[in-house]
Amino acid sequence: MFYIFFLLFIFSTVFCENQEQQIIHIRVDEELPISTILFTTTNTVTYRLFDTGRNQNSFVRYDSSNGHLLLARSIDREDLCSQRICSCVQCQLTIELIEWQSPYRLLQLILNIDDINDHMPIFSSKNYHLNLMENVPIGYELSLEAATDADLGENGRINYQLKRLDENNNDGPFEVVTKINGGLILKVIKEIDREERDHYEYELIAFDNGQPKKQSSTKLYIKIDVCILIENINVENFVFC
Ligand SMILES: [Ca+2]
Ligand SMILES: [Ca+2]
Ligand SMILES: [Ca+2]
Repeated sequence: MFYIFFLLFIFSTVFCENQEQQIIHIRVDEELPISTILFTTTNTVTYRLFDTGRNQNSFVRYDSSNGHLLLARSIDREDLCSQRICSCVQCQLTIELIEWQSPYRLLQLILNIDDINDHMPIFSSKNYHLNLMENVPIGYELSLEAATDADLGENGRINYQLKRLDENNNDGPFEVVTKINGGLILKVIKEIDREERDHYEYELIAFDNGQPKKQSSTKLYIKIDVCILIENINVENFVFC
């Protein structure tokens, strides 16, 4: 506990100080245990939590006997973000204390909530059934539904891996590609011969870039359809699948 407090104290940065108000920024990981010491006020001044109506004092409690500001409620960055209590990009909570002596200066503590990797990538379905014609060219792309991850930055950046389930090797006719815009596609990289195999089964694994990484997977069932080309009927050619 002391170690956590010591680190928090080291990262604290005094931004400005004037006669009426002092502002201190503190970096705090989300999901810290209740009663974690976030800050300790100087023992030469008595403070009290001060509700100005613009702060989030309900997340903390202040012990005036030792000057400890402690966590009173769990801070879940993703929950605060979805409730619009703080910005999803830069989550901050404002805590305000007042010196309990004249001239009643305000001490404003701004908690900068750092993301931790507490969410895994999620697919909306446990399996997907796809149909593909056997005569599609190499390079043909089929859109897939991308996974989502509620975390921020690298903790929410997703990479994908295909693992074949119907063979012991991964030497199949598909690869998965992530587009620059975040879209996900299944790309044909070899000729598909329905006579050789009429369906493929893959596990599509999504993993984030957090430390440690989190992952989940879904299954892809790809059925290969055959098309018959009938030429020279009433001048035009017809394709039946
Ligand atoms: Ca969280
Ligand atoms: Ca998180
Ligand atoms: Ca994550």
